[in-house]
Amino acid sequence: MTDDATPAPETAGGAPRLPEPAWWTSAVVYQIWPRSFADSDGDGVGDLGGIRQRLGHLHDLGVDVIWLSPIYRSPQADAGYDISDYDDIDPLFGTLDDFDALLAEVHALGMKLVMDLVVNHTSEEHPWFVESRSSLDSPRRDWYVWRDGGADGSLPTEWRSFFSGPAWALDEATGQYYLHMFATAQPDLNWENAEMRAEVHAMMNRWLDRGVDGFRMDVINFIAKDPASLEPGSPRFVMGERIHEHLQEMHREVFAHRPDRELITVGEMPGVSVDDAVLFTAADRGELDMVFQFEHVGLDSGPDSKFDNRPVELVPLKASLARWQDGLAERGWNSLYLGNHDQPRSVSRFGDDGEHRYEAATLLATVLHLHRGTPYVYQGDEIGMTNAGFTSIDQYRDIESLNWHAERLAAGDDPEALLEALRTRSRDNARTPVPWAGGAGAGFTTGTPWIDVAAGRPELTVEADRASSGRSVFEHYRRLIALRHESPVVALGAFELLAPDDDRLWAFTRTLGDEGLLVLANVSGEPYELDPALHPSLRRRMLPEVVVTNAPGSTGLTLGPWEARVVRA
Ligand code: ISL
Repeated sequence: MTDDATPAPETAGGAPRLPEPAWWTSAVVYQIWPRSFADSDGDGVGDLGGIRQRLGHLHDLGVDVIWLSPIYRSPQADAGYDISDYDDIDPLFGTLDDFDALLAEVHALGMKLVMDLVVNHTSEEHPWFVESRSSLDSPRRDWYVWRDGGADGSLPTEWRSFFSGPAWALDEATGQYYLHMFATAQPDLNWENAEMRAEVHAMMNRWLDRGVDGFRMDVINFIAKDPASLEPGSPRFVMGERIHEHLQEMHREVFAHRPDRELITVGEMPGVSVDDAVLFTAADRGELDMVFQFEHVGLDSGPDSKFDNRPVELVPLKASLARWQDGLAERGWNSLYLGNHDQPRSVSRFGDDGEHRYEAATLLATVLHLHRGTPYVYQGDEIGMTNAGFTSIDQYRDIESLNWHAERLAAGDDPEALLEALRTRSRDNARTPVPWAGGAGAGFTTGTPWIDVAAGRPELTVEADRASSGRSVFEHYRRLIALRHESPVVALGAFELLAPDDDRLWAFTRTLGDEGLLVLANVSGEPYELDPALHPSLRRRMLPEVVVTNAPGSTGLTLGPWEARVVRA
């Protein structure tokens, strides 16, 4: 977080408009989902000790920042996104001492550590909620969103929770309903309450004082609950009017007085528009450094549900990312991701997880990392991990998947069709253990993993990928990350999409002053003949110098299946 940070493209004269681009414009973030990263004590669940043992892997990869999904004390109803104590580590993952040791080691290796901040809701077991629900006149009653039902027994509003069923749960003892946008075990906090906000700011300050380097903020655009929208019949909202006010206050109370620290903030924002994102991330507004937007990961969802899965089409996919590139070119900043712990594995979703898995995984990485913004690598993507391939409902663990499955089954849907939908869209696809090595526990655990290792690919391990000379996904990521570090055109260059209507070629340029790059990617399993009219550099007698490729032998005008090539232009 810096206050003078919005990086501007070069002016026509070639002189940068602003003194120094923010440090995170050339940084790459790696997301650890701790449960499935590495288990050090044999209980089958990943932990802080496991992360400490594997820091060398991340250092070799060259990432700048590690973001940890929640490790706070939690009943684990939603894998840690239901927090019962913001100031402690869940015993599943370790202790505060383990955390301090991890943080010191991360810093000693020259990396930064970012925590997940989940403050749209708490766990129902958080002492704040226990007190809030204890009586109608509890001093903390107003810290959560309570409403009366209708006289006819109807719910306060018709909102549905993201995890199936109504978004309101009746508290029998006090006779009122509380709002939960996610599980019933995740009551929403009331951000209208200033005392509650001050407690959240104090908690954030304690973590920054402890040494963490910033926050990834869970569904942070949901925190502003506009009281008017909570009336019966009102449409579902995601962003109340006070959202910018809350984020500016948080910036003032937590970040603004630490100008000497290199911090980073990224807000997760389902439903955010490009125009909103500019307001959230413009440096002069003092809100956030960047946001996770959801447009490109919603393109294959049906109108009512993500489980109503559609094929991903290249033309709208690249158009969507290009729109965000254009929208945040002058003000604000993009974060770049194709996968995380809520999304299917990117190579299975956007690529080919069969015959051309290596090429497709490296193509997707190349295209993403050559966009303008801060790239996020989700654990396992650096070896091209694929979807889980589960065949039975008993293998699933995720509350969203299990609730949806139970609801649809009760409604009479075809059980096989439900399993097929989960196979493509369940969040568990990205939550299987990282396979460090071969064998029963896949080098992840000496015990029984809490969730099955992804099916059918015993050969796909970190060890094997890193050893496979010339075809290592990890090595390809390493090159891309190094390229961003050493090459300002990758970090800051202007973006222009080429051939927007081509449904197999993903091509664009990046330009900064005299430097130019041309990115060419064949998003198909068939060879692709480049048209020299695409770009002047393809019309020269000498073909342009290759900067990165996933098919080293190939330099002519034909791109092989899933070939990606970055050339000087
Ligand atoms: O997973 C999703 C798609 O089905 C999203 O709707 C997701 O629930 C949304 O992106 C919010 O995600 C975040 O908050 C949730 C938590 O379950 C997710 O893991 C987290 O990333 C509630 O805290």
